[in-house]
Amino acid sequence: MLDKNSYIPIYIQIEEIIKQRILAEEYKIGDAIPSERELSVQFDVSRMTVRQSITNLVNDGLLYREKGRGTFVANPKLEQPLQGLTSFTEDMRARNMVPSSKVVRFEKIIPSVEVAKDLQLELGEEVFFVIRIRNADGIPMAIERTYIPVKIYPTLDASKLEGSLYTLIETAFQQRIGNAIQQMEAAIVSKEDSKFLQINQAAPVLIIKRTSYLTNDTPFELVRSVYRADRYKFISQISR
Ligand code: 16G
Repeated sequence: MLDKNSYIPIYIQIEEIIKQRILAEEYKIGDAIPSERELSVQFDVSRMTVRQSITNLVNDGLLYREKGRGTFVANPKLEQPLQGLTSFTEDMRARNMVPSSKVVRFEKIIPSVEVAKDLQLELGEEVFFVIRIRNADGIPMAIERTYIPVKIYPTLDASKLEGSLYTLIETAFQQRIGNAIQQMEAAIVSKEDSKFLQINQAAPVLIIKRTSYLTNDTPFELVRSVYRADRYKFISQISR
């Protein structure tokens, strides 16, 4: 329990105790934890101190608050490695989750100058513009807006993109995927994406822009993916 003589601040000790209770499933995923008032009585500390601990756990993604309802235990975030050129389908299957996709838009367009440049297309060459909601076990995890050159995959259609794009490229089109360049940034979700992802407006998201190349160096996709920041953390291994 709490050690009030310890050099470790009380609010940090409370954080640790709450973490232990989550680990021990005394507080289960999706369940409400006791109120600040109850916890302050339990620990015999001020509500301010309890609030500080809870705020830190909310910021770490272990708990989430719902206005007027209380504080709940969050699902652990999915850890997504930043090395290895994998597909959403592969990533979810590796976690024993069932991937599925909903194509909410599929059209042939003339892309902007920036998109054409990234995909090394001549001005006026067409791309398929696709918006897909990517689900894991039926829950929306990410939105992807993908640009794919029509000249490489002229027979592509929306139904094929309900499944894996990478599998399609490697099996039906018999091409080899080589590497990709990614950029990541944080943002606040747009109104449209908050509906797709079924999250609050103004929730934080992580945006990854990926340009991927076949082994012959031809760019075959430009993708802007919007991930729920409350469900994802990205991990990279670095060495020196
Ligand atoms: C990932 C890729 C995306 C790719 C998709 C293919 C990131 C940031 N993005 O989501 O670029 O188009 O996988 O997945 O990882 P699929 O083969 O399941 O359609």
